[in-house]
Amino acid sequence: MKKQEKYNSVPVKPDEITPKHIYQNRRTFLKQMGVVGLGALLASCAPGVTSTPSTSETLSDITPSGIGSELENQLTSKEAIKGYNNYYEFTTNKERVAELAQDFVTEPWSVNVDGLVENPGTYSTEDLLSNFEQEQRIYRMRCVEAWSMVIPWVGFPLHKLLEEVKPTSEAKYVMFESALVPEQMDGANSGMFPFPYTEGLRLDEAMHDLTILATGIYDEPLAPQNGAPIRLVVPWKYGFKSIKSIIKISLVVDEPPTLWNIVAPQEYGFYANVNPNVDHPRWSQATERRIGESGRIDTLFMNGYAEEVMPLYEGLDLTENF
Ligand SMILES: Nc1nc2c(c(=O)[nH]1)N[C@H]1C(S)=C(S)[C@@H](COP(=O)(O)O)O[C@H]1N2
Ligand SMILES: [Mo]
Repeated sequence: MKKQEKYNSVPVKPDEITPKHIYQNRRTFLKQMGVVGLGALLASCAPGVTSTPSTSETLSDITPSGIGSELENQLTSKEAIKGYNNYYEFTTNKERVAELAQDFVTEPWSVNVDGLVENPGTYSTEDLLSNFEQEQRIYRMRCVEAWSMVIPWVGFPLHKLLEEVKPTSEAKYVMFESALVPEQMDGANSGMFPFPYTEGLRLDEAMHDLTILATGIYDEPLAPQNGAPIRLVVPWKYGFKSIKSIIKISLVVDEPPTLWNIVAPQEYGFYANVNPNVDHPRWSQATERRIGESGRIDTLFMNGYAEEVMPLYEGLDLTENF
């Protein structure tokens, strides 16, 4: 408890959220990562628009679709995002993941995409960065343990990769698998969990534009503790669905086995949509602790993304399919 309070007591100062060097470095980083700022493109193409002074550079310059930009003033500090993690292959101690994962080798890296697809393939990190335009998405991240953050991810929609590999008509689900390197992962040998960590989505959930593969946070490539070099982010689902350090993506017919559902099926369903009305058997899901803030805030249905994602669940009993 004492340790958890650490981030409660760290006030997020405005200059911690978006210090100037981040704006400046972000440009360079995003350029390196192949991010195209639509704002910048438009500004340079639009007639009558003169140069934008660099001092007025804002996130909107590099958030082409503006997805999540309304959360810009709620961003969790980089320190907290990189210092308070769940990554059980390393340790169950959130504040030790960063240290234990620091030497995790993420280069070279490749992701195999296989199963029911017309064009199976192996993608290196470089392929993923250069083939798919990187953009910034600011999303709420709600852990099933009832804490949350607001994270400025860099990445690209998963559907762009899926469109390239072309799922066949039999494909109904997407299965993801994390790297498992026991020599480099202290927690992987405990025998407490059936690693490798696997996760899954229905194909239509995977195709939803909010579902991204992330390659960076703030102005940096992902740190090992955040799932370097590539991880899934599904913002309307509990954090455990957002599987880290992915090495394999398979298109399959049947609902794939997922780690937390294997471990405790009564507590963690396949869907894991954020739902303040369906409590965890051992605690309430009605409120959450936003890391870096004091007190608790109400948990939003579908983590605030109901308008976008509810069409996926028409006719589905969300209490039964939790
Ligand atoms: N491979 C793997 N992926 C994982 C986990 C894990 O233990 N192993 N933890 C999950 C949980 S419970 C959460 S809340 C998020 C945390 O992501 P973050 O540490 O980047 O905030 O990662 C998810 N992805
Ligand atoms: Mo979590």
